[in-house]
Amino acid sequence: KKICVVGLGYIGLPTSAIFAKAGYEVVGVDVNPKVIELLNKGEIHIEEVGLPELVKEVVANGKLRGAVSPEKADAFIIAVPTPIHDDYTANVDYVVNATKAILPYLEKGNVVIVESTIPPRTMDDVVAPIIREHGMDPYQDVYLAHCPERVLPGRILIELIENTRIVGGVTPEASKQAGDVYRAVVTGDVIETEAVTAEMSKLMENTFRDVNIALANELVKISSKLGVNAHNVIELANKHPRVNIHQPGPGVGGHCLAVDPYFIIEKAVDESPLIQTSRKINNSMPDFVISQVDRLTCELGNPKVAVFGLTYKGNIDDVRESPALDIAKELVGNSRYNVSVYDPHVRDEQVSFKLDTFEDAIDGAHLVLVLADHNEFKQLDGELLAKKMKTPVMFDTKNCVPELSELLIYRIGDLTNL
Ligand code: SAJ
Repeated sequence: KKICVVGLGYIGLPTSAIFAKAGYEVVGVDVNPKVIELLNKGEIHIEEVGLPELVKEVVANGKLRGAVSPEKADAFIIAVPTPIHDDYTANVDYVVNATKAILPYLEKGNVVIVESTIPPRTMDDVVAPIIREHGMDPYQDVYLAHCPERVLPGRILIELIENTRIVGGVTPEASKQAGDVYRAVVTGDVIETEAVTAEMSKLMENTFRDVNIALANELVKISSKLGVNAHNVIELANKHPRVNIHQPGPGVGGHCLAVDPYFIIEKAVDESPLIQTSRKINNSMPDFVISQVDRLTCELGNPKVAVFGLTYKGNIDDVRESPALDIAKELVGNSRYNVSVYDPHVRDEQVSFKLDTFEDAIDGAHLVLVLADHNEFKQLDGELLAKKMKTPVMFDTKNCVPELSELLIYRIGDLTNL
């Protein structure tokens, strides 16, 4: 059996590798020739635990190869981005283009799966009509399904195999055929449903998380006003068997939680006030962090702030929609501050300002501002920091740095002792 995966990003590339490892012939397609060139050398352009080794292996044994345009296959998997327009509506152009790109190779009986996150009804209202225009019946000639990816960056290779998969076909037979594709590699349950239910479930999973994080972030603001330690409150409240308050932080980033709720909002503006407010609260956190940095440094002229971490969460290299990046940019652009930036997972070409080494970043700093919970920041040398910094003060917005006796550490939910 042959699978053609269109889009070799954080989802498409690991998905291709996993099917190849299971013995399928896989061709991975991407519009970026550099990605294909690298892949055919057994190399990859993204950071994900275990992926370099796996890709190297399956490319070397000939099961996975890259190509700049699709080929005939038994199943097509579309895993392209769905960015958001300036007016906060979904941009499904890449899904449309990918669907059009496979049309010349599409044959009766093929399975076509969209893994990209899409607004409710996109399979029926956008994807199916493209296939119909091509002269095929999208409900009979091919098996069309939405199978949302649900993997957590940093754990992608594990979760692609172990997570439950939702397979939403445009017909029951499409669900079954698409389900069988996943059953070959997934050890978790593969659950068949309708396309629109799959679309909505995916969006609600990430919205659930966004709304709950907003609650934690609101708690931080309330606590800071009332003089309560929010982390203690969360820890104690979570001792209740049915309570799970999420972790507050510098905001919500990434291409999923910070985007997906808008795909629901655009389809039901009047019915989604809670989801809309949650987005606003989470989007307000970078300003909240900056105001706290101002408070912490207000008595210093031109304080040196060492920003630690730019990614949207720890141990990944992804800076998409990263609140940490927004905070860093804002501080870099503010002449009141002398800003150094250190992130061991980010490369210079990903950002518009200069990155520093660890040593340069901390040298003479008045404040270390931790914005991502990278493992490197959980093992910092307090003695070295205290020796190199001008004032050994840290503001840990992720509550990830352990107590260091040499440093005064403020945490985001713990700012009342300022
Ligand atoms: N965050 C908090 N507090 C928390 C948890 C997360 O502030 O308690 C922040 C993170 O720092 C980050 C953002 O939220 O900025 C998102 O991080 P995440 O770890 O919650 O999720 P993602 O975006 O990396 O991946 C999510 C996952 N969805 C769910 O957990 C419901 C993943 O399973 C999805 O596959 C992925 O979105 C996706 O592609 O949709």
